[in-house]
Amino acid sequence: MTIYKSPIPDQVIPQINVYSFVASNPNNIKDSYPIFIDALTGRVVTFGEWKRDTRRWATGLQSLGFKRGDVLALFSFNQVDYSIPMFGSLLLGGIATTVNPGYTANELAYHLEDSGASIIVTHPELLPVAIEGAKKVGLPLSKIFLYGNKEVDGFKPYSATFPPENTVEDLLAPVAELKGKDATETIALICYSSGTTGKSKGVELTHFNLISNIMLIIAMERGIDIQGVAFLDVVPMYHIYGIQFHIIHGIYNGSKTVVLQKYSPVDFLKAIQEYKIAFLNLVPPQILMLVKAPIVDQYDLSSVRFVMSAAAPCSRELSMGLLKKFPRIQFRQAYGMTELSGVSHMGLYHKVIHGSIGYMVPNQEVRLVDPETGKGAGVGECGEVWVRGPNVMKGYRNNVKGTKETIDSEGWLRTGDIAIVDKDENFYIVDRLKELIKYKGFQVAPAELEALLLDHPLVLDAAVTSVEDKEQATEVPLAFVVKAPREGQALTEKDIQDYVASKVAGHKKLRGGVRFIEAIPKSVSGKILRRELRLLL
Ligand code: 4UU
Repeated sequence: MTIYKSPIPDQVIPQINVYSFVASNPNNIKDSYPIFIDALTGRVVTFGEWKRDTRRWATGLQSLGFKRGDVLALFSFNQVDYSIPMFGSLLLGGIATTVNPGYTANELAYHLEDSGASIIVTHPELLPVAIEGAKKVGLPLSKIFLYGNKEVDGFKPYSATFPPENTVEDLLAPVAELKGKDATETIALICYSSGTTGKSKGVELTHFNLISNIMLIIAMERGIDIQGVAFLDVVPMYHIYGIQFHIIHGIYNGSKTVVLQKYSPVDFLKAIQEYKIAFLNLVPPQILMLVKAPIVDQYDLSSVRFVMSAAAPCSRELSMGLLKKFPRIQFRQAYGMTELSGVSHMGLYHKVIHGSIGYMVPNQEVRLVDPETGKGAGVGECGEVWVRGPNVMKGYRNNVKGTKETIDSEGWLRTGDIAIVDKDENFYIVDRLKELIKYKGFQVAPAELEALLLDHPLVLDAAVTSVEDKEQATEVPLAFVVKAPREGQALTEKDIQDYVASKVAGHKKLRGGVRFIEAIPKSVSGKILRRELRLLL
C-alpha cells in the first residue's frame, strides 16, 4: 500500500517540556515585547510578564497542593493572559484542559469529571456556570479562580495566589525538566473532541506532540517573515487551532497577537484596521463574510497579507472569491484535527491551490485507505486519511476502547475524513466518513444530541445529521425524530429546537431544523445508518 510522505524534509523535534520550548525565544525578542494585545481594551501582556507570571502562578499552584500530573481546567473566552494559567501548570509537569466557554453547567460538569480537573480558572462572566458545574462534581468552590484582577463574590483572581513581585527567581517554582521518554509520554493538554464516533472524549496530547506540531507548521513557513507583524486571534483559545497557532506558535516565534475576546464582524474588521493586522487565521464563514458582507468596504484592510482557513472545508469558489476581492492577499488552507495536535496538511502561501488542503507536513506518513475494501487508494482515488507521526495523540482519556478504535496497533490514526491526492502531492478532502458535524469550525457530536433527544418524553427515536447552509458557508445540525404517540400531546419542530437549545452550548442548536419520520434507518445491530439518513434530506 502506498505510504505518502511530505515533500518537505523531516525536522528534528526537541524532547523537552513544552514550557521550555515556548520560552526558548529562538528569535530573541525582548522582555518588553508585547506578545498579546487585547483588541478592545489595549491591555498588553509582554514576553517578560508572561515568563514571570507563569512562574508565579506555578508557585501559587504549588501552594494549593497542585503537582505533576494534576489537571487544571480553563473555562474562559479568549484573554490576553489565557495562556498564563495554562503554562503555569505545564511548567510543573501538570496538565491543562480547555473548556468551551459556551458550555452549560452540565456540559462543564462532564468535562470536569472526565478530565479529573482539580482547579478551575474562569472568566467572571462565566462564574455562575462554573459554580454550578463545580457543585455537580463536588469540586470545592475554593478551587475556582478568576481571570482579571478583581475579586468577585468572594472568588479571587488567580493572581491572588502569586508570591510577591520581588520574590527572587530561586524561590519560584522551577520548570520540570522533561527529557526523552518523559517528554514523549507526559500529558500536557487535554482537549475535547468526539473523534470519529460517540460523545466528546478527552484527547491526551503530550509535550512532544505539541512541540512536534509547531516544528512541522514552522517547516511550512520558510521564507515568510512573521516577526514584528501582527496576527489577529479570533479563533477560540480553548480549541486546538487557537492553542497551537496563537499560543504556542505565537509565543515561540515572538509574534504580536491581537486578541479578540469574542468574535463579531465589526470588532474583527475594526481590529484589523486599528492594529494593521498582517496575518489572519480564520474559518470559512469568516472568509465568506470578508468576500460578501457590504460592511467590509467601510474598513481599511490593506495591511492583511496572509489568510489561512482551517477547521472546516473552504471551497475553491470561496478562496478564489477572497483573492479576487483582495489581490494582495496570499492564501492557504490547513487541515487539522484535535487528535493530531493540530494539523497534518497545510498549503504554502506562495503556491495557492484552491480547494486543496495542501501538502502533508513533514515527519508524518499518510495512507489513503478504501473504507470498504481496506485497500490503498492511488493518485486520484478516494480513501480515508490515516496518519502516523509524532503529532498523533497519546490516546483518549479513560477510554482504551475508543483509543483502540481510532489508533491501530501500528500507530495509524484514522481521521474519518475521505481525501484524494493529485500527482503533485496536493491533498483534497472530498467527504467525511465519521459522524462529526462542524458548525463554523465548532464540533457538534450527533451522538450527544441524539442522547438528549431520546430523553425527551415525546420522542421515541432520533438521529442527528447535518445540512449545508451555503449562505453561511457552514454545516448546520438537523434532527430526524420519531414521535412517541401520546394522546393529546403535540410536538412541534420548535418544541424540539427549544428543548435542545436549553440544554447545550449555542453552536449545537438544531439550526437545520427537525424532520419527523416514521422510523430511523438502522442496521440489524441497531446502528444508525447515517448514509441512508442523508438520502432522506
Ligand atoms: C475540511 O479543526 C480542527 C483543527 C484545526 C486546526 C488546528 C491547528 C487548524 C490549524 C491549526 O494550527 O480540529 P477538530 O478536531 O475540531 O476537527 C477535526 C475535523 C477534521 O477531521 C475534518 O473533518 O474538522 C474537519 N476539518 C476540515 N475539513 C478540519 N480542517 C478541515 C479542512 N477541510 N481544511
